[in-house]
Amino acid sequence: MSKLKLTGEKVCNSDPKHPEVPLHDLGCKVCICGGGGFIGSWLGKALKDLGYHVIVADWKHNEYFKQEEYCHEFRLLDLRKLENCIEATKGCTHVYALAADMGGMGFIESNQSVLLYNNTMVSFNCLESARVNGAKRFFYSSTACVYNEDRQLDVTDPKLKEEYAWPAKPQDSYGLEKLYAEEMALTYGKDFGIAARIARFHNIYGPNGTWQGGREKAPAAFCRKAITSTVEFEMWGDGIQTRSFVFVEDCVEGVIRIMMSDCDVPLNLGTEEMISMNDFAKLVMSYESKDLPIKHIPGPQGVRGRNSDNTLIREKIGWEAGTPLAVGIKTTYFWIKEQVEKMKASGKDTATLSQSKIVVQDTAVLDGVLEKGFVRAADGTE
Ligand code: NAD
Ligand code: GKE
Repeated sequence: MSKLKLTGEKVCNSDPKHPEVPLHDLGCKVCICGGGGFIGSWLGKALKDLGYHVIVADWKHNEYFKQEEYCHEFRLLDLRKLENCIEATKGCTHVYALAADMGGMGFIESNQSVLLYNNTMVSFNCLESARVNGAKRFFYSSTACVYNEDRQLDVTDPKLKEEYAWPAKPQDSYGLEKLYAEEMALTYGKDFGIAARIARFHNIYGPNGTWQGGREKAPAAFCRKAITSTVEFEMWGDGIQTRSFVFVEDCVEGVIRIMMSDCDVPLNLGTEEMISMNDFAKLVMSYESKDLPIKHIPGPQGVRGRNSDNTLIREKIGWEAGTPLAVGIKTTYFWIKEQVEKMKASGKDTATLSQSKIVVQDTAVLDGVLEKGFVRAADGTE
C-alpha cells in the first residue's frame, strides 16, 4: 500500500519532485506505542518493509493484519503504567507515540474524563520511557483538535496555521491533552537532546480503520451509511460544517518524513481539500449511484469548520499529503462494503449500521488486560 520505496538508506517517493529523506539508524529497533491501532499498524508495516525492527506495544491486537505483517514483536501492555512503557521501549532507538483512547465526535465528546486520564498517562509515559531508555528520536501523534476554537467558527475559511494553536482554546479536552503533551515533547527535546518530532493529524481515513461501534469518524461512518441506508442518509447537524481528510497511506508517509526530518516544531499533517459534510455524503453515495435524501439529526458536531494550512510542512520538509479525497475514500468505501458483507455472512445483526451511535464508555478498563482497581470507572467508582 505504501508509496515509500527503499533506495540505499533513503526514502524516495514515486513522485520525483519530492525530496529524498535519510532513514536514520536503519535496521534499529523502533517501538510503536499504540501500534495495534489503525495508523500504528500501517506505520509498523511500512517501517518493517523499510528495514527497521518493529516492536508494537498495545493493549489490543490489530483486527485486520496478521501480527507478522506489521511487526517483529508484539507486547500486550497497558501503557498507562510507566513500567510497562519502559519494558516496551527498552533498546529502542526510535519511539513512535500513537497510543490514545480516541474516536470521532460520537466518542470523544461524551467520554472526556476517561480520555483525559487515559491519554495523559499514556502520553507522559511514552515520552519518559523513551528518555529513560536513551531513544534518539521520538514521534508524537498530535491532532488538529489542538487548535483554538475561535479560528474554526467559519465554514468557508477555517485554514489552520500551526501558530493558531496558541492562545490555547481547543474545542474539547482531548485536544487540550494533546497540546500539553506536544509541549512536554518539545521540552524533553530541549532538555535531553532527544529529537522530538510532532505531527498534527487532520482526520485520517482508510482501509482497516474503525468503521462501526461508535468510535468511527465521519469518513467511515458516511461510507457505512451510504452502503447500508435504503430510505434516507442520517447525518448529525446541518451538514454545512466543513473538514479536510487524509488518506492513511499519506499519513504514514508523512509520519516517516517528519520523524526523519530536522524539523523541531509541530507540523500539520493534513490536506487543503476542504469539503462540507453534505457534499461528502453525496460523494460517498455516488460510488454506487445512490441519491438518498439527507436526514439531519441532532448529534455531536465539534468545530464548525476545519481545514489544514500546509504552508509550513511544504517549507520545512518539501512534501504534503496528496491523495485526492475522491480516490482515497473510494478505496475505503469498497473496503467497508467487504466488511459489511462479512458481517452479514456471519449472521450478525446489521440493522443498525445505517444509524449514528454515541458511545459512553462506562469504564476505562478495556480488553481485560488491566488489573482491577487500577483505574476508575467513568462514574468515579473504582
Ligand atoms: P486507534 O484507536 O486505531 O489507535 C490507537 C491505539 O492505541 C489503539 O490500538 C489502542 O488500543 C491503543 N491504546 C490506547 N490506550 C492504550 C493503553 N492504555 N495501552 C496500550 N495501548 C493503548 O487510533 P488511530 O486512528 O490509529 O490514531 C493513532 C494516533 O493518532 C492517536 O494518538 C490519535 O489520537 C492520533 N490522531 C488520529 C487521528 C485520526 O483521524 N485517526 C486524528 C488526529 C490524531
Ligand atoms: N463521526 C461521525 N459520525 N460524524 C458525523 C456523523 C456520523 O454519523 N454525521 C455527521 N457527522 C459530522 C460530525 O458531527 C462532525 O461535524 C463531522 O461530521 C466530522 O466528525 P468526525 O469525523 O467524527 O470528527 P471531527 O473531524 O469533528 O474531529 C476529529 O478530528 C480529528 C482531527 O482532525 C476528532 O474526532 C478526532 O478523531 C481527530 O483528532
